[in-house]
Amino acid sequence: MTAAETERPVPSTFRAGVAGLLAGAAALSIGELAGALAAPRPGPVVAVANRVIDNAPTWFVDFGKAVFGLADKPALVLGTIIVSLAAAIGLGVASRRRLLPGVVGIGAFGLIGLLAIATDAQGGWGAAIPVTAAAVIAGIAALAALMRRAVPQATVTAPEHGDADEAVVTESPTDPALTRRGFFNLAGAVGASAAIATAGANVIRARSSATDARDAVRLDSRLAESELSAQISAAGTTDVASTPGITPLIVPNDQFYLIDTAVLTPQVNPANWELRIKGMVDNEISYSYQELLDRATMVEPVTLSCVSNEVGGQLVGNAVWQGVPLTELLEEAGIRPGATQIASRSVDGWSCGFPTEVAYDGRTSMVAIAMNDEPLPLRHGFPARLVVSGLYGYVSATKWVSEIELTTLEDFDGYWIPRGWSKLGPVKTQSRIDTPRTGTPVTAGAEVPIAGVAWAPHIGIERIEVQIDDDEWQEAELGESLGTNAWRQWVLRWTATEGRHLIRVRATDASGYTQTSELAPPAPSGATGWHQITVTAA
Ligand SMILES: Nc1nc2c(c(=O)[nH]1)N[C@H]1C(S)=C(S)[C@@H](COP(=O)(O)O)O[C@H]1N2
Ligand SMILES: [Mo]
Repeated sequence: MTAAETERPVPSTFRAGVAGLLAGAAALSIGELAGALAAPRPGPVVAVANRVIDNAPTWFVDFGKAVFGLADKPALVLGTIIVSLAAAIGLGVASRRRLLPGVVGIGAFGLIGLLAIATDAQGGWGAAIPVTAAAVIAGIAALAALMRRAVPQATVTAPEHGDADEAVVTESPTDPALTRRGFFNLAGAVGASAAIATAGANVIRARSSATDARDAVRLDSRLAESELSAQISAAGTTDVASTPGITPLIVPNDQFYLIDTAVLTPQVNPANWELRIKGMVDNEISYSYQELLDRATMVEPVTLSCVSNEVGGQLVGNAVWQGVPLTELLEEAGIRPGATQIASRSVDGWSCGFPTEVAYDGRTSMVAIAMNDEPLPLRHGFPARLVVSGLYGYVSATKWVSEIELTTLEDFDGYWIPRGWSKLGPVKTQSRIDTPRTGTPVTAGAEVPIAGVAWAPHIGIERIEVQIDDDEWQEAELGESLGTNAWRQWVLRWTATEGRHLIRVRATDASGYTQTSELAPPAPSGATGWHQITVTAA
């Protein structure tokens, strides 16, 4: 063994950690850049975040929603990055003497990324192999280069005994200040490259986004100049609708609630997209976006609700949807006898299903291409989604829909069913107080409008009653009806008396059913109970 080997200097823990961190950053950023270039496909980070969402226990997903709310997806991506970089620091430290642990570790991370992309609905092996290969090579190359510079290279080691030929002489400077600069220069360069690669990936993703395609859509509006449009305008100017603080009858697109499992909003270019109807049908058919646009004759206000909505919650909205009646497309495909379930899938692999008979019981169901007289917003499912009145979104409302499959109820379960939600998801009749809000002071003796919305989509709202403390239930005034699928605004004008009051609301739907007071949580089939607030009048 030569003296040079025995005395080979080992980088400080700090430098090794920095080297590991930057090698990790290089791998992640190159992976994202390669992913963006490849079609675009999810990069390793996004694919891993997708797999975490799909496989995480319910408590984890609920925790994420509770802590981060609508930012739960960005938080998950950030978490994935932080965990990966923390592991990379560890790998750097472990590689102080030999590169092998770092190489093996980066390879292992590459394998996770490979599997995550390969199994992603928008990924596949064809993208997974080159994308993760690029990431792994970048990571290992960065680690090797940084580790080499992390030690003073310019050691001139004189052999202890004898032969001057054994002396190791390099041309690099021996001055520690210079090697120090060498390491940190390289570290800076690797860090800057990682930042540029990440920015590049984001630019490519933004450019290849579906925004331009959506902007170019010329919608043949069935709402404009329709009787419905006149009805909506008239309904918007009534006393009930003008109550300060009441939710608008039609919720604008940018205020409409959002729920989905997508880490990145799927970017679908309608030119490369079609809707396929398959399974237990006489003829499998595909429809282009243009065909759906041309046939989108149905226009209907429908209240969409999430099964996760708590009593009094905000995960519900009413919009005017325009689309092709679902049954029209099903008829063309020809449903085979025994096809008891209509399943659907989106481009990102999410799925759901509901009984075939639901589509045929006379309710509104459509493949929607427009929301409030605009092409579907990207986050709400552009280019097309399903809307079925009276079913919670998790069993019916597939955004970015790419296929409808006729199957049986036994043969297929949608995304949320194995995760503990009930197989059938009829929307439960509900009502909500929008104003006043709990805790807001009101003036004793003044007239206080108590107002809100109530919904029983595809059945219709018949009556709203409000109870103040233990008084008799009083019937509220209803806003204009836009049909049985749309929610109804309501108001009760109350002359506030001094003191603290408990105010509750309950709805009765057109089937004669009055909301139960019994409290049930959202899982597994939707919350029940009366929404109540407390106000103090002084
Ligand atoms: N592709 C896809 N479609 C989806 C979902 C999803 O996660 N992925 N979530 C569903 C759920 S649970 C609901 S409540 C509605 C919400 O639709 P919105 O975000 O347009 O309000 O979309 C449904 N469609
Ligand atoms: Mo939902």
